[in-house]
Amino acid sequence: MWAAPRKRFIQIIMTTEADFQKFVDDGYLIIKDFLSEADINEIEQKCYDIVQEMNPNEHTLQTFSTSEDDQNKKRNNYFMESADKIRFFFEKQAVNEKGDLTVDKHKALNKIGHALHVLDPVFKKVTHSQLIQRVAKNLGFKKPVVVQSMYIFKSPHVGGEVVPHQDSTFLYTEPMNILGFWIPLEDCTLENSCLHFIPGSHKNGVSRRMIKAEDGVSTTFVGPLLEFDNDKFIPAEVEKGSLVLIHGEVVHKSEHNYSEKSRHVYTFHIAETEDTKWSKENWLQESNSMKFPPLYQ
Ligand SMILES: O=C(O)CCC(=O)C(=O)O
Repeated sequence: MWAAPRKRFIQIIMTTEADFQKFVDDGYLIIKDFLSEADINEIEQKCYDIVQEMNPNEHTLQTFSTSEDDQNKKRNNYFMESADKIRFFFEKQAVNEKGDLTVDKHKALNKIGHALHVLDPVFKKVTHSQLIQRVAKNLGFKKPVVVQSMYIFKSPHVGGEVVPHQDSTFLYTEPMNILGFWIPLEDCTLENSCLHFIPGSHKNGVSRRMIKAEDGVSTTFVGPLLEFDNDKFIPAEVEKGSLVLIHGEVVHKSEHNYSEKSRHVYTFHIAETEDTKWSKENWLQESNSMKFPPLYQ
């Protein structure tokens, strides 16, 4: 899959052969100046408009009830049914026990997911842009589909930690052929909790999988939860408009955002379909009404 760099790839996205080799070696790659200021503004404005129209009571209050079981069931359903929808996931710290927001709704969200790339024209356009298509082609993807998209907020003070993980834990294919596109819309630094990677950690397979539980409406983990040496993580500080390519098996994380600054990101994942099987055990499944869209024909 991760073929040798081609000249075209290097010319088009203006990186060097050494950079490309870095992706193969490290499992991630930062490409500067990928999106224009106009594109960034358009995405941010679109997200603002989506949140502006959203009534938090319809998305948080319904996940709260007096019974813990009932509450968990509603939360699970809300998540499990989000593959073909635009749904709103709030930060734990931004919602009190009654289900009321403790901060402005624009600063209370953890993320929006998981079908922005299908249902919203702006996100669709960015996801299927020629530049993105060329990156995937030049990395050797033959028939990739876009399986999910997310707008991540990492809001000031409430933006929660993302524990060390591999994306293929959640999006599993056989053989493993997952690639994440992670596009910061604001500068990401140590202060507002940039990503951290363990370079080279994509070479040892996937230790743990999240699969649909027997009840069909919740998820469970199988496989050991590995401990990672904190000293091995390298911070990836990036400027807004960069593209961070994330190999499906590279271990990465981000810390809680205790700063005054948000850290907005648009991210999506592609999966190969040629000679590759999407696991029926993944929480994320295409439905009859919404098939995973091809990145290109
Ligand atoms: O944006 C972040 O902080 C983490 C995102 C991430 O790890 C993921 O989407 O897999």
